[in-house]
Amino acid sequence: MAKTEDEIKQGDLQGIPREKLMEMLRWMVLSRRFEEKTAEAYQTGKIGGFCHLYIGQEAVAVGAIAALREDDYVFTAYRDHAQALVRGVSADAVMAELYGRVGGASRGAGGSMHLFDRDVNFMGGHGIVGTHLTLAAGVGYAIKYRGGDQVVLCFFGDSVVNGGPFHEAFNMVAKWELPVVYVVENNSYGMGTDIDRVAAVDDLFTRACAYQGKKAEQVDGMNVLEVYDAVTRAADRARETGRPTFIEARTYRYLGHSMSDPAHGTYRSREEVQAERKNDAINHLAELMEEAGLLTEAEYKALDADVIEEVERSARFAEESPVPGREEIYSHVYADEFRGGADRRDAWR
Ligand SMILES: Cc1ncc(C[n+]2csc(CCOP(=O)(O)OP(=O)(O)O)c2C)c(N)n1
Ligand SMILES: [Mg+2]
Repeated sequence: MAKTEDEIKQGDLQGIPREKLMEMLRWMVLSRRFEEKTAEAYQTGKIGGFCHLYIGQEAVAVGAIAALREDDYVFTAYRDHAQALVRGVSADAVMAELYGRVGGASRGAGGSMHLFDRDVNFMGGHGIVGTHLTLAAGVGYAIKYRGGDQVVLCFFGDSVVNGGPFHEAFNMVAKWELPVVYVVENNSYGMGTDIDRVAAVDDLFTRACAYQGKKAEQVDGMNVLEVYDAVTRAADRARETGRPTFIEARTYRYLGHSMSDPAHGTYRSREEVQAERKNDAINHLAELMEEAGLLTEAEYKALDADVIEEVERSARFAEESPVPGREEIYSHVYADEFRGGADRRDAWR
């Protein structure tokens, strides 16, 4: 017998209510469509500079951020468009930032890698590999110092585990018992380097055992429900005990490292990319929901159309937003020599 509308609305998957599932599905589709538009705008010269797309990895950002409270904090690396969108930075503000316009999240001064929005506790957007792990530890320390119960969620790429900041941050969050959830997005590559070529231990979650005992786990990063579940448990643990967790999400990027790289290059084969695309996280969630009677094809199409409209609007907003004036060069600059007043500024022009 067909389900009534009420039964559908109250339905769930693995204990996650339909409303939350729909939210996660929408965020994943928004991230994907937004970046498809980004690629188009980049190729037509509307966006310049470095630009790293996240297509393929959406389930990690969405599952993890969906598990947070509004007053928690999020840090990530330079592949940051999806994280910003899911955290609540508007598509308009993200797109305008990519266009380098005043309407952007960082008033056009940051670009693709430096999205930031204090209003939603989105702490960036960091271009230097690994360094934001220690900043996240610092925010964890601030939470503890103030006696709060927020959580810091910090994403980073697999190449980070072989660098110093990983060990420095992990040592301190474990020693000081700080409420940080670290999520490594293991997409198997750091630019064109296969993780197997540079990592002595490639089950990356085991690296944390040196600092945190068994509080580390590996999840299928192409399964948004698995990511959501793991981060929910880690965030609960952080709130209750103040302790950190390390999660390894196995994922895959479909496109090149950045807009200037081909999808596969010489470091991976076309066949590998095609095979990975078959595990697509968006299709996976949509199929699970359809099988459970929680989503119809028509509903999915309507959601997609709505998202496409939102993305198109954001591109129009970015296009119409002004280019920053020369005076912006001196705003939000804290170094003393820039505070010397008009004379000094004139000398720099
Ligand atoms: C300290 C530092 N060294 C080198 C670079 C150049 N670089 C940019 S991205 C990258 C690879 C990062 O790979 P990974 O951490 O796996 O993240 P992914 O690109 O796969 O998301 C490198 C080496 C940098 N940005 N910072
Ligand atoms: Mg990587």
